[in-house]
Amino acid sequence: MTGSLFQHIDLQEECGLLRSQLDRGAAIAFHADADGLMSAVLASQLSRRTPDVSAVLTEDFDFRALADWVRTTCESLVTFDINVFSNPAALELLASSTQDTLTVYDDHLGLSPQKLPENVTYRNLLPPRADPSGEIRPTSMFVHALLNSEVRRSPRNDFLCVAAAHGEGVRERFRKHLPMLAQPFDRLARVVGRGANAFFTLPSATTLAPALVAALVAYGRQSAPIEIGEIEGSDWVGTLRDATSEVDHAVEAIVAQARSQKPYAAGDVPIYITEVRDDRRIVNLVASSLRVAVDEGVSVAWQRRRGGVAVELRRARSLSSPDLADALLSMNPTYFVSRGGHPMAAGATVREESFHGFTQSLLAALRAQGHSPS
Ligand SMILES: [Mn+2]
Repeated sequence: MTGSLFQHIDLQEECGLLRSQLDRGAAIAFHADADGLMSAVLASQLSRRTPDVSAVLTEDFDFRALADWVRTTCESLVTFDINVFSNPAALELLASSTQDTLTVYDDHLGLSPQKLPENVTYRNLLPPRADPSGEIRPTSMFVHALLNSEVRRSPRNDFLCVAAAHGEGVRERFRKHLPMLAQPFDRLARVVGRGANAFFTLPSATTLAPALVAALVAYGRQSAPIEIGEIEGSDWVGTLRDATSEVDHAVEAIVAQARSQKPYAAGDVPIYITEVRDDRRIVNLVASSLRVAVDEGVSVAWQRRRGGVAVELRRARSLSSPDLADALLSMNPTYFVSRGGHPMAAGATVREESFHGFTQSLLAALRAQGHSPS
């Protein structure tokens, strides 16, 4: 089950530590996608009080907004699925804005600082000897494992965990470790997971997120059996479905256009690059969906945003290189506001004025890494 992925962590002990932090008033911040959302929803069930919860959009990886929120909201903070190592200066700011402890649960690669700020506890969800070519450990599966380490298994939490796996694109990969759901529930979990990713791209997500989190927490806390009709009929599924249909059209149109272009070749690896012009922050969804559509090489999507140019990289599932996180981390630091991720899926915010230099350097970095079929 989910727990077997985290044998390097004492789940019962960790569960007790997390509960006591939440009981003492720690707030939760999560990466604004399906994995982060479900991590926060599941974690908030550990405590009898309802923790304050804030969603962090990828483009806010400079943490200024989060630091402001922390200063006015809580003394301790727990983060899920947020890559605090994507921007060490921002981590310093966040740590100094947190009066008491900052606890980080994550599995992303980034720029590990020589020394963590004193009040930061980092729980690396990747096992110490993870296969560097592409190991990931979704935070939602970790929190699910924490819950299961001490309480009765809950079909509702199983559903939320599988929904996150669908959103994260790891339902197949972690099939053996995820709870088994009956077919109709599994299909609905996919709708919920994809809907959560779509939801957080909408400008309205900032104002609507607290109600969504509250509804999901309330759903998970109930002990009544899980029923298709109850989920289908809920307001929160309606919100998520609407988000998906709104965003899917935009993503499909951009991906169709990108596929019709000739890819760049870096060594043997074709590279598909596409610009995203949209009000919504859908650059990650475009990159992921382009990867599936072209099914080869590396897919790159970029989108101009307020804080810089958001860039998302995805590697075809059939490849075991290039290592995309490593490519970003090996590049000139002056290009970046933030950067990090996984070998097969990574992202960055690039300074607007550095974007041209960045793209040339990225092609060179990918070419230097070559590729090999897995
Ligand atoms: Mn995430």
